[in-house]
Amino acid sequence: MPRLRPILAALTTGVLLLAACAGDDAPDATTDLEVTGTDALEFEPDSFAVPAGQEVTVRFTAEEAVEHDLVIEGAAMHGMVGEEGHGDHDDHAMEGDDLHVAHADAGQTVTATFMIDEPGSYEVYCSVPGHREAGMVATLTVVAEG
Ligand SMILES: [Cu+2]
Repeated sequence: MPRLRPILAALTTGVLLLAACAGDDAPDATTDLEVTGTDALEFEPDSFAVPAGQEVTVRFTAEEAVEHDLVIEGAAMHGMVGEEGHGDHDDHAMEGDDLHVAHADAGQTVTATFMIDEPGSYEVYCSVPGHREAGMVATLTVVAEG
C-alpha cells in the first residue's frame, strides 16, 4: 500500500488545522453580553468572556417554552450581582458559592448586571432542575485587564 502514507499525512494535517481554528474561537471580552436559553436546554452562545473587575450587563432571554436561569459556578466569593434580573427569585441571588445572575421565565428577557474580580474560567449553568444535567452549561472566561 505505497499510496496510503501521503493520504494519512494529509488527514493529519487537516485535523491539526481544524484544531488551530478552534483555538481562535475564544470570544473577545465584553461588558455587554447577550445570552439566550433555548428550548433545547442550551446556552446560546455557550462561550463568552468579560473583563475582570468591571460591571457587565447581560440581557438574558428564555425562548418561548422553558424558563431558565444563569448561574456562575464558584463566583460568589469573587464577584457580585446587580439588583435586577431575578424577577421574583431574589431569594436565590446566591446559591452557595455560585453567583446567580439572572432568571428568565419562558419567553421573557431580563437585564442583569454582575462583576467578577478574579480572572479565570468559570462554568455557567442553569439551575432549573434537570437543565444542567441535560447539558445546559457554558464557559465564562474572566480576562485580566492588561
Ligand atoms: Cu435552563
